[in-house]
Amino acid sequence: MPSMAEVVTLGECLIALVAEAPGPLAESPTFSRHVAGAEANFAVGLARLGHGVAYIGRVGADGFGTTIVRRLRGEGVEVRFVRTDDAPTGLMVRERRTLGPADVLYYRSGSAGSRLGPDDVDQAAGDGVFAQARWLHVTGITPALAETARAAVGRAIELAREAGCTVSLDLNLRRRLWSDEQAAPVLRELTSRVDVVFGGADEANVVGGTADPDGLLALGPRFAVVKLGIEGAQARESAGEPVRVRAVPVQSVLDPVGAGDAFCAGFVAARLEGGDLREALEVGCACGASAVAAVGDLTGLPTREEVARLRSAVPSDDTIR
Ligand code: KDG
Repeated sequence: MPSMAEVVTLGECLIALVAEAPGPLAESPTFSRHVAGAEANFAVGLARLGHGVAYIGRVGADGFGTTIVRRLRGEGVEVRFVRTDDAPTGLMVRERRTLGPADVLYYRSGSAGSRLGPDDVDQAAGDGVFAQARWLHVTGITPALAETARAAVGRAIELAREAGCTVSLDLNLRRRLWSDEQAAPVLRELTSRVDVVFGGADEANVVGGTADPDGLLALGPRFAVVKLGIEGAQARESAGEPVRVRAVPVQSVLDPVGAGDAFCAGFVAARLEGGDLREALEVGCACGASAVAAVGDLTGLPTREEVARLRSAVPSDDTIR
């Protein structure tokens, strides 16, 4: 049966063990189990917004792998291209902090997800995944995992472009996986091969040399989007004027992790529905705000109705024109 997904993504899906109470890891006795991974968060985000999305990846032949597949399937993500591997499912352990950034530990070296390779992409392509799709989304995490995973990203971009898909990249620089010096040339090269690049101000600076979208745009994509957290987002289309929107106000940030992936999902959904750049930024910001208002990387991802409610609660003159 051919895949009917409009959107394709690939990467490593992890199990996150998130401390139940705020405080340092050394004093965190209990953890709750969540499904995580930037591309999986993105995939669930799009599915909740009503879009068909296929996920390519590998999980371990263990209970955690089963949890991941059940969760993604339950959210409506196409999991036919998730292979089971004999390496273990990768883990991430995260403390929660009310003050300062929370520390993250990875137990993912040699994991099933990091063994994703170009053959996984070719197999999905052979089943028509790109021929049916309109959009491919990748992140800068996957190329940091292993040479084979990096090659998988390259192959996916090549096949998606051949099939006429729009391709987006979220820089997602993970300093626990590689240094800025290692990451920058790889992320620059990927940026030059995509249509839309997303990053935080710090990531834009590392990759493009400026904290605004202009440095990224100079690398060749059509759109560069800089996510600014509580300050909203700014973006620019090549040869267009910069566009900036405010964030949706959030009373209390319960868990900021996953907000960037939620933003990307909202942006891509809006573009697939014909929205212009401003609309896409606004939907992205509404999704990011929903994500931070719940604990877990994908727990707070909103439905279309929730996005509409949130956007109607923000006065329209609150948008920077
Ligand atoms: O963007 C959130 C992700 O960083 C998180 O879900 C886990 O993919 C992850 C990673 O590699 O840190």
